[in-house]
Amino acid sequence: VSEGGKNVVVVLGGPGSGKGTQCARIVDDFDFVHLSAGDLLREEMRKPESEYGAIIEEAMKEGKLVDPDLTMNLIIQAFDEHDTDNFLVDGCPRDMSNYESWNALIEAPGIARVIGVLYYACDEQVLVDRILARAAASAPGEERPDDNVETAKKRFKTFRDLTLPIVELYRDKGLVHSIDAAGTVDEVYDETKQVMVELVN
Ligand code: UP5
Ligand code: MG
Repeated sequence: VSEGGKNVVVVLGGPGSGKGTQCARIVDDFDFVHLSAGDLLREEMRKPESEYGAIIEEAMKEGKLVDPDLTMNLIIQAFDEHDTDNFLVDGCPRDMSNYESWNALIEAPGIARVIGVLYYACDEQVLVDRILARAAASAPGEERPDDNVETAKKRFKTFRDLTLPIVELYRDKGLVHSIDAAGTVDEVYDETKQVMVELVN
């Protein structure tokens, strides 16, 4: 789609809105690699040799955001690990400091540009139920530090106060495609697929 640099579809939505689930479906049908900022941070957190493990875990437990430059550097490393030009960046940028860091470290040097934003919209109660169901089903060692009622509330607050304004910024640029995230996985994917077809054509 673009000359040089990666094409990025940014994927945003509240905690549990299905960003990861929908991205997994998208990569089956489209030539995109899925990068979840949260997964990259959790992977870094679990490396015994990482100097950032404790600060990542602390931020996640509080539903706060990790230092943006750390997140962007993990994303840049992940871009380099894949021989493709098309990426879904799931869960980032999610506040103004992420957005500024994204622009300074990724867009300005021409590493990548945002060609569209998928925004998964959903009522919080539906999302809380999904998060708690996932927590109950997670295997030992795979538990997330943030899948509990108390942290979920903080994640929602962070989402409302800090991430929604970024969705609005992208909306002003004409990049946002809102998708109803409350239906079944298949229903949500039908809508997602239509948007992706538009974006790649
Ligand atoms: N599920 C999914 N779709 C469903 C549907 N349509 N119907 C019924 N169930 C559905 O889905 C959540 C659960 O719901 C799953 O069990 C799924 O099967 C089911 P999932 O696809 O995982 O939703 P997702 O939106 O990816 O939810 P997630 O919990 O991953 O969202 P968060 O945004 O909270 O988590 P993320 O990993 O992005 O971030 C975690 C933390 O990392 C943040 O709080 C923050 O502390 C930190 N972070 C940063 O600091 N900076 C970043 O840039 C990114 C993260
Ligand atoms: Mg996710």
